[in-house]
Amino acid sequence: MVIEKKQCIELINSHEEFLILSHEHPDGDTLGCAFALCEILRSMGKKRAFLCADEISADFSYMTDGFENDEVKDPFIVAVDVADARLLGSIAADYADRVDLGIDHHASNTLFAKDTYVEDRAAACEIIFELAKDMGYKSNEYFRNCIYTGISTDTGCFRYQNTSALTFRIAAELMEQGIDSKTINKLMFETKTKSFLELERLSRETLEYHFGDRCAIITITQDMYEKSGADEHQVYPITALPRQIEGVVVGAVMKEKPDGSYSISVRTDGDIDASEVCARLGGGGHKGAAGCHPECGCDEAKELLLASIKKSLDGLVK
Ligand SMILES: [Mn+2]
Repeated sequence: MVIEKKQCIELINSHEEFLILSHEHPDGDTLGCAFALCEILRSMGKKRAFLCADEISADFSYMTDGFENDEVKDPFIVAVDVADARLLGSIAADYADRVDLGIDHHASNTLFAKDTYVEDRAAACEIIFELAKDMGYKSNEYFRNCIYTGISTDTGCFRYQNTSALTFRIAAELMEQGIDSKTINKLMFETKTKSFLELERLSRETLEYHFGDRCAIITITQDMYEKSGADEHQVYPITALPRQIEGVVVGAVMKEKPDGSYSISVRTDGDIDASEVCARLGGGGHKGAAGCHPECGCDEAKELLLASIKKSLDGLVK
Protein backbone atom coordinates (compact mmCIF):
# COMPACT_ATOMS: atom_id res chain seq x y z
CA MET A 1 0.00 0.00 0.00
CA VAL A 2 1.20 3.51 -0.74
CA ILE A 3 1.34 5.66 2.39
CA GLU A 4 1.94 9.32 3.18
CA LYS A 5 4.77 10.85 5.17
CA LYS A 6 2.66 11.11 8.33
CA GLN A 7 1.86 7.39 8.31
CA CYS A 8 5.49 6.60 7.59
CA ILE A 9 6.53 8.53 10.69
CA GLU A 10 3.83 6.80 12.76
CA LEU A 11 5.14 3.40 11.67
CA ILE A 12 8.69 4.34 12.68
CA ASN A 13 7.55 5.80 16.00
CA SER A 14 5.48 2.75 16.88
CA HIS A 15 8.29 0.17 16.57
CA GLU A 16 11.34 -0.42 18.73
CA GLU A 17 13.58 -2.79 16.72
CA PHE A 18 14.55 -2.20 13.11
CA LEU A 19 16.41 -3.93 10.32
CA ILE A 20 17.40 -1.54 7.52
CA LEU A 21 18.03 -3.02 4.06
CA SER A 22 20.01 -1.43 1.23
CA HIS A 23 20.02 -2.49 -2.41
CA GLU A 24 22.75 -4.70 -3.87
CA HIS A 25 25.96 -3.03 -5.07
CA PRO A 26 25.23 -0.30 -2.54
CA ASP A 27 25.71 3.29 -3.71
CA GLY A 28 25.92 6.59 -1.84
CA ASP A 29 22.17 7.09 -1.74
CA THR A 30 21.06 3.72 -0.39
CA LEU A 31 23.90 3.79 2.18
CA GLY A 32 23.33 7.44 3.07
CA CYS A 33 19.66 6.64 3.72
CA ALA A 34 20.40 3.51 5.73
CA PHE A 35 23.03 5.02 8.02
CA ALA A 36 21.14 8.32 8.41
CA LEU A 37 18.02 6.38 9.38
CA CYS A 38 20.02 4.22 11.78
CA GLU A 39 21.33 7.43 13.37
CA ILE A 40 17.79 8.81 13.81
CA LEU A 41 16.71 5.51 15.40
CA ARG A 42 19.76 5.44 17.69
CA SER A 43 18.97 8.95 18.89
CA MET A 44 15.45 7.75 19.76
CA GLY A 45 16.85 4.89 21.83
CA LYS A 46 15.60 2.28 19.38
CA LYS A 47 17.53 -0.82 18.30
CA ARG A 48 18.70 -0.96 14.70
CA ALA A 49 20.67 -3.29 12.45
CA PHE A 50 21.79 -2.91 8.83
CA LEU A 51 21.95 -5.52 6.09
CA CYS A 52 23.08 -5.46 2.48
CA ALA A 53 23.80 -8.28 0.02
CA ASP A 54 27.16 -6.86 -1.03
CA GLU A 55 30.24 -5.46 0.59
CA ILE A 56 30.43 -1.70 1.13
CA SER A 57 33.23 0.16 -0.66
CA ALA A 58 35.97 1.51 1.61
CA ASP A 59 35.17 4.96 0.17
CA PHE A 60 32.18 5.03 2.51
CA SER A 61 34.16 4.24 5.65
CA TYR A 62 33.26 7.67 7.10
CA MET A 63 29.73 6.27 7.36
CA THR A 64 30.52 2.71 8.40
CA ASP A 65 33.49 3.17 10.78
CA GLY A 66 32.40 2.53 14.34
CA PHE A 67 28.94 1.39 13.28
CA GLU A 68 27.81 -1.79 14.99
CA ASN A 69 24.53 -3.59 14.57
CA ASP A 70 22.30 -3.83 17.62
CA GLU A 71 20.87 -7.24 18.32
CA VAL A 72 17.36 -7.33 16.94
CA LYS A 73 14.97 -10.26 17.42
CA ASP A 74 11.79 -9.57 15.51
CA PRO A 75 12.61 -6.30 13.75
CA PHE A 76 10.44 -3.99 11.70
CA ILE A 77 12.07 -4.26 8.27
CA VAL A 78 12.68 -1.12 6.21
CA ALA A 79 14.11 -1.04 2.67
CA VAL A 80 15.62 2.28 1.58
CA ASP A 81 16.20 3.36 -2.05
CA VAL A 82 15.08 -0.10 -3.22
CA ALA A 83 12.70 0.11 -6.21
CA ASP A 84 12.19 -3.63 -6.67
CA ALA A 85 12.62 -6.61 -4.31
CA ARG A 86 15.00 -8.20 -6.82
CA LEU A 87 17.42 -5.33 -6.19
CA LEU A 88 17.96 -6.69 -2.68
CA GLY A 89 20.28 -9.10 -4.49
CA SER A 90 21.31 -12.31 -2.74
CA ILE A 91 19.24 -11.49 0.37
CA ALA A 92 16.06 -11.14 -1.72
CA ALA A 93 15.20 -14.81 -1.23
CA ASP A 94 15.07 -14.30 2.55
CA TYR A 95 13.60 -10.80 2.73
CA ALA A 96 11.61 -9.96 -0.43
CA ASP A 97 8.25 -10.88 1.17
CA ARG A 98 9.08 -9.59 4.62
CA VAL A 99 9.75 -5.90 4.08
CA ASP A 100 7.36 -3.84 6.25
CA LEU A 101 8.21 -0.40 4.93
CA GLY A 102 9.78 0.89 1.75
CA ILE A 103 11.13 4.45 1.59
CA ASP A 104 12.07 5.30 -1.96
CA HIS A 105 12.37 7.94 -4.66
CA HIS A 106 11.78 5.76 -7.74
CA ALA A 107 8.40 6.39 -9.39
CA SER A 108 8.79 2.85 -10.76
CA ASN A 109 8.78 1.30 -7.24
CA THR A 110 7.00 -2.07 -7.48
CA LEU A 111 5.40 -1.62 -4.01
CA PHE A 112 6.86 -4.93 -2.82
CA ALA A 113 6.87 -3.74 0.80
CA LYS A 114 3.73 -3.94 2.96
CA ASP A 115 3.73 -0.13 3.03
CA THR A 116 5.65 2.20 0.75
CA TYR A 117 6.38 5.89 1.12
CA VAL A 118 7.60 7.06 -2.26
CA GLU A 119 8.26 10.56 -3.57
CA ASP A 120 9.72 11.37 -6.96
CA ARG A 121 12.87 13.12 -5.76
CA ALA A 122 16.49 13.44 -6.87
CA ALA A 123 17.65 11.12 -4.09
CA ALA A 124 16.02 9.00 -1.41
CA CYS A 125 18.21 10.91 1.05
CA GLU A 126 16.09 14.01 0.38
CA ILE A 127 13.11 12.06 1.73
CA ILE A 128 15.00 10.83 4.81
CA PHE A 129 16.15 14.41 5.47
CA GLU A 130 12.56 15.66 5.50
CA LEU A 131 11.28 12.73 7.53
CA ALA A 132 13.95 13.51 10.13
CA LYS A 133 12.85 17.14 10.28
CA ASP A 134 9.19 16.24 10.74
CA MET A 135 10.16 13.73 13.41
CA GLY A 136 11.86 16.51 15.37
CA TYR A 137 15.28 14.91 15.01
CA LYS A 138 18.17 17.23 15.86
CA SER A 139 20.90 16.40 13.37
CA ASN A 140 24.60 15.86 14.01
CA GLU A 141 27.42 16.07 11.46
CA TYR A 142 27.48 12.31 10.89
CA PHE A 143 23.80 12.33 9.89
CA ARG A 144 24.31 15.36 7.63
CA ASN A 145 27.32 13.74 5.94
CA CYS A 146 25.19 10.65 5.21
CA ILE A 147 22.41 12.75 3.67
CA TYR A 148 24.85 14.88 1.67
CA THR A 149 26.48 11.72 0.29
CA GLY A 150 23.17 10.41 -1.06
CA ILE A 151 22.09 13.69 -2.57
CA SER A 152 25.43 14.56 -4.15
CA THR A 153 26.06 11.10 -5.62
CA ASP A 154 22.54 10.56 -7.05
CA THR A 155 22.71 13.97 -8.76
CA GLY A 156 26.27 13.52 -10.11
CA CYS A 157 27.35 16.34 -7.80
CA PHE A 158 24.32 18.48 -8.66
CA ARG A 159 24.67 18.16 -12.44
CA TYR A 160 22.04 15.59 -13.53
CA GLN A 161 18.59 16.69 -14.67
CA ASN A 162 17.00 15.32 -11.47
CA THR A 163 18.66 18.16 -9.50
CA SER A 164 15.93 20.55 -8.31
CA ALA A 165 15.78 23.83 -6.44
CA LEU A 166 14.80 21.77 -3.42
CA THR A 167 17.96 19.67 -3.83
CA PHE A 168 20.05 22.83 -3.57
CA ARG A 169 18.00 24.11 -0.62
CA ILE A 170 18.58 20.89 1.31
CA ALA A 171 22.28 20.90 0.42
CA ALA A 172 22.53 24.56 1.51
CA GLU A 173 20.86 23.75 4.81
CA LEU A 174 23.25 20.84 5.37
CA MET A 175 26.21 23.10 4.62
CA GLU A 176 25.00 25.83 6.96
CA GLN A 177 24.72 23.31 9.77
CA GLY A 178 28.10 21.76 8.96
CA ILE A 179 29.20 18.90 6.72
CA ASP A 180 32.55 17.63 5.50
CA SER A 181 31.74 18.29 1.84
CA LYS A 182 35.42 18.76 1.02
CA THR A 183 36.33 15.18 1.97
CA ILE A 184 33.12 13.66 0.58
CA ASN A 185 33.41 15.43 -2.79
CA LYS A 186 37.05 14.42 -3.14
CA LEU A 187 36.25 10.78 -2.32
CA MET A 188 33.12 10.56 -4.48
CA PHE A 189 34.01 12.70 -7.50
CA GLU A 190 37.76 13.30 -7.68
CA THR A 191 39.74 10.30 -6.51
CA LYS A 192 40.09 7.46 -9.02
CA THR A 193 41.97 4.23 -8.48
CA LYS A 194 44.47 2.95 -11.02
CA SER A 195 42.35 -0.16 -11.49
CA PHE A 196 39.31 1.99 -12.25
CA LEU A 197 41.23 4.01 -14.85
CA GLU A 198 42.39 0.79 -16.49
CA LEU A 199 38.81 -0.55 -16.55
CA GLU A 200 37.64 2.73 -18.06
CA ARG A 201 40.37 2.56 -20.71
CA LEU A 202 39.44 -1.02 -21.68
CA SER A 203 35.73 -0.24 -21.74
CA ARG A 204 36.21 2.84 -23.96
CA GLU A 205 37.58 0.55 -26.68
CA THR A 206 34.16 -1.11 -26.95
CA LEU A 207 32.34 2.15 -27.64
CA GLU A 208 29.90 1.88 -30.53
CA TYR A 209 27.36 4.24 -32.05
CA HIS A 210 23.86 3.58 -33.34
CA PHE A 211 20.95 5.48 -34.87
CA GLY A 212 22.98 8.23 -36.49
CA ASP A 213 25.25 8.62 -33.45
CA ARG A 214 22.31 9.52 -31.19
CA CYS A 215 22.93 6.35 -29.16
CA ALA A 216 26.26 5.15 -27.73
CA ILE A 217 26.93 1.82 -26.03
CA ILE A 218 29.86 0.61 -23.93
CA THR A 219 30.31 -3.03 -22.99
CA ILE A 220 32.16 -4.26 -19.91
CA THR A 221 33.09 -7.93 -19.72
CA GLN A 222 34.22 -10.14 -16.85
CA ASP A 223 37.54 -10.40 -18.66
CA MET A 224 38.03 -6.63 -18.25
CA TYR A 225 37.51 -6.87 -14.49
CA GLU A 226 40.23 -9.49 -14.40
CA LYS A 227 42.64 -7.52 -16.58
CA SER A 228 42.13 -4.20 -14.75
CA GLY A 229 41.86 -5.53 -11.22
CA ALA A 230 38.68 -3.48 -10.79
CA ASP A 231 35.34 -5.01 -9.86
CA GLU A 232 31.75 -4.31 -10.79
CA HIS A 233 31.27 -2.06 -7.77
CA GLN A 234 33.55 0.45 -9.47
CA VAL A 235 31.59 0.64 -12.71
CA TYR A 236 29.15 3.35 -11.60
CA PRO A 237 31.03 6.40 -13.00
CA ILE A 238 31.38 4.67 -16.38
CA THR A 239 27.60 4.41 -16.70
CA ALA A 240 27.46 8.17 -17.34
CA LEU A 241 30.20 8.11 -19.99
CA PRO A 242 28.35 7.28 -23.26
CA ARG A 243 25.72 9.95 -22.65
CA GLN A 244 28.40 12.58 -22.15
CA ILE A 245 29.34 12.38 -25.84
CA GLU A 246 28.20 15.30 -27.95
CA GLY A 247 24.98 14.54 -29.82
CA VAL A 248 24.22 11.35 -27.86
CA VAL A 249 20.73 11.30 -26.34
CA VAL A 250 20.77 7.68 -25.11
CA GLY A 251 23.86 6.16 -23.53
CA ALA A 252 24.00 2.58 -22.32
CA VAL A 253 26.55 0.47 -20.49
CA MET A 254 26.20 -3.31 -20.73
CA LYS A 255 27.85 -5.17 -17.87
CA GLU A 256 28.59 -8.87 -17.99
CA LYS A 257 27.62 -10.79 -14.83
CA PRO A 258 29.60 -13.82 -13.64
CA ASP A 259 26.91 -16.08 -15.17
CA GLY A 260 27.45 -14.53 -18.63
CA SER A 261 24.18 -12.57 -18.64
CA TYR A 262 24.20 -8.79 -19.05
CA SER A 263 22.72 -6.07 -16.88
CA ILE A 264 22.25 -2.71 -18.56
CA SER A 265 22.43 0.87 -17.29
CA VAL A 266 20.73 3.46 -19.45
CA ARG A 267 21.28 7.22 -19.18
CA THR A 268 19.38 9.66 -21.31
CA ASP A 269 19.45 13.32 -22.03
CA GLY A 270 16.38 15.43 -22.62
CA ASP A 271 13.34 13.83 -24.14
CA ILE A 272 14.01 10.10 -24.09
CA ASP A 273 12.65 8.35 -20.98
CA ALA A 274 15.29 5.91 -19.66
CA SER A 275 12.78 4.12 -17.40
CA GLU A 276 10.58 3.47 -20.46
CA VAL A 277 13.54 2.04 -22.40
CA CYS A 278 14.33 -0.28 -19.47
CA ALA A 279 10.71 -1.16 -18.63
CA ARG A 280 10.39 -2.91 -22.00
CA LEU A 281 13.21 -5.19 -20.81
CA GLY A 282 11.71 -5.80 -17.37
CA GLY A 283 13.59 -3.04 -15.54
CA GLY A 284 12.86 0.45 -14.31
CA GLY A 285 14.23 3.62 -12.79
CA HIS A 286 13.98 7.33 -13.48
CA LYS A 287 13.48 9.47 -16.58
CA GLY A 288 17.19 10.20 -16.95
CA ALA A 289 18.68 7.04 -15.44
CA ALA A 290 17.38 3.48 -15.35
CA GLY A 291 18.50 -0.13 -15.46
CA CYS A 292 17.45 -3.61 -16.47
CA HIS A 293 18.75 -7.16 -16.48
CA PRO A 294 17.36 -9.08 -19.43
CA GLU A 295 19.21 -12.24 -18.30
CA CYS A 296 20.64 -13.17 -21.68
CA GLY A 297 23.99 -13.06 -23.44
CA CYS A 298 25.61 -10.04 -25.01
CA ASP A 299 24.25 -10.25 -28.56
CA GLU A 300 20.68 -10.97 -27.53
CA ALA A 301 20.71 -8.34 -24.78
CA LYS A 302 22.05 -5.73 -27.18
CA GLU A 303 19.43 -6.62 -29.79
CA LEU A 304 16.65 -6.19 -27.21
CA LEU A 305 18.17 -2.96 -25.97
CA LEU A 306 18.53 -1.46 -29.45
CA ALA A 307 14.94 -2.43 -30.35
CA SER A 308 13.68 -0.68 -27.22
CA ILE A 309 15.82 2.43 -27.80
CA LYS A 310 14.57 2.56 -31.39
CA LYS A 311 10.98 2.56 -30.15
CA SER A 312 11.69 5.50 -27.87
CA LEU A 313 13.63 7.39 -30.56
CA ASP A 314 10.81 6.80 -33.05
CA GLY A 315 8.37 8.21 -30.52
CA LEU A 316 10.24 11.52 -30.41
CA VAL A 317 8.64 14.39 -32.22
CA LYS A 318 11.40 15.42 -34.62
MN1 LIG B 1 18.81 6.62 -5.12
